[in-house]
Amino acid sequence: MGNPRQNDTPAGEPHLPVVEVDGTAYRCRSARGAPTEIRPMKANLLLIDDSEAQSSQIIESLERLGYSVKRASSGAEGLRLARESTPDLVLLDVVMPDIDGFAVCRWLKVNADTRDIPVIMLTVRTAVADRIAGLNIGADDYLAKPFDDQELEARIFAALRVKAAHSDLRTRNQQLETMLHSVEALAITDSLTGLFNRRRFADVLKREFAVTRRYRNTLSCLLVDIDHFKQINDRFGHDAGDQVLKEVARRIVGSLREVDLAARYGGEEFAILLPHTSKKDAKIVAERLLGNLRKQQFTFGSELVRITASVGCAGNTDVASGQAEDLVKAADLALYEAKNGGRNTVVLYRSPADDAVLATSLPPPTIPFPGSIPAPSAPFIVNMSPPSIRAVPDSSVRPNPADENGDKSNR
Ligand code: GH3
Ligand code: MG
Ligand code: MG
Repeated sequence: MGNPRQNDTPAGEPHLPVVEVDGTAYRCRSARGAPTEIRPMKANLLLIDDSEAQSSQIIESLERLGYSVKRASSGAEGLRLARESTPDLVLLDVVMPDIDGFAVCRWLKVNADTRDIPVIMLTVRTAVADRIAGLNIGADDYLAKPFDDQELEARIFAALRVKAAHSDLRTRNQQLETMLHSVEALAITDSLTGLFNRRRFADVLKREFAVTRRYRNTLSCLLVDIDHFKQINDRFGHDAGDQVLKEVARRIVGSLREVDLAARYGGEEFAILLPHTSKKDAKIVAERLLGNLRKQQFTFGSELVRITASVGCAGNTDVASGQAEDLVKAADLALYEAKNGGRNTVVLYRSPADDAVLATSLPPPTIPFPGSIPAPSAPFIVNMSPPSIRAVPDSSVRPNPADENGDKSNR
């Protein structure tokens, strides 16, 4: 029920308080009954009754009480009018020559357009079985003829009040559902970038990894970490850092396919899942992404800044344990190598499986390694191709001495 409010009243009538119920105005009738009593005003009723004489009498009473009434003289006409005019309430005679009141009520209650309209059955039969039958097929109330005006009005009002309460409940349920959806969305979204968050990434990783095990398709993971990001914050402020994060997120999304999933994994680190993508193809995606990031210029104060990122890449064939998390761990190890190798590059994790393939496909070396040089032991292939555009202009971003030493202890 809404809040009581003063409202327009028909000319010549006393000024009465009005409450809003489901968009229909209900008026407190101080002329009859207690001053606080609320009565419906101008509800649209449909009377379905084949008897001319009885109908005119009922219509006269209802119009006197302020209702607007349409009448149908048969069950079939009643069903048509109920669908066309969606009245606030139906008064339904039980005994009619074509379709009886029970059948009409049943039709009204199974039809999605009319099922919420309250139905009051009007019957001369007062047998308990008839009343029960009416209520069982969905009638909201019944009224045994003959009835007096006050009882009719009281029952109509009660049925309308229940309808208003139902519709209020439905509205609240819809609002709750909408709220629930936004809470769910919030729980899986990173508020700064709008990407999925780490929690959502973990869920999708688990599912996608299970899919690859089941159907033996490929899946790759990229971990993208912005290079020297701390310096952006230190030199231009946290807001500038945030702006960079948002733009990087935008460019990541722009570099991916719809079926790929990008998430903000940590502060300035992003995780990407590429279903049905081999590690070799994932490298192409990663390099395209780095190219897109290098193109972006940021203006902070009077300075033009470019950023770069490093990417670690792993594929499901790198994971022998069967654990989805190990895919990210492998990508993280590759990222670590990318940072150590000078940043602004993509490194693929190299697994024992890769080594086995290499061993069978490479011709045996004709010149043996000199004994003084140990055979390479690092499990990574480093992309040595020089980047087309270099990182932040040297003058604007000085390298962190800790990073120069390859120190990634903060990761
Ligand atoms: P590296 O090239 O080795 O990755 O160096 P880096 O400076 O990017 O990495 P480091 O881990 O040293 O610093 C990351 C910085 O990211 C530190 C932290 O304050 C900042 N950061 C984390 N989350 C946010 C954020 O939401 N907004 C902003 N502006 N900065 C953030
Ligand atoms: Mg970083
Ligand atoms: Mg980092």
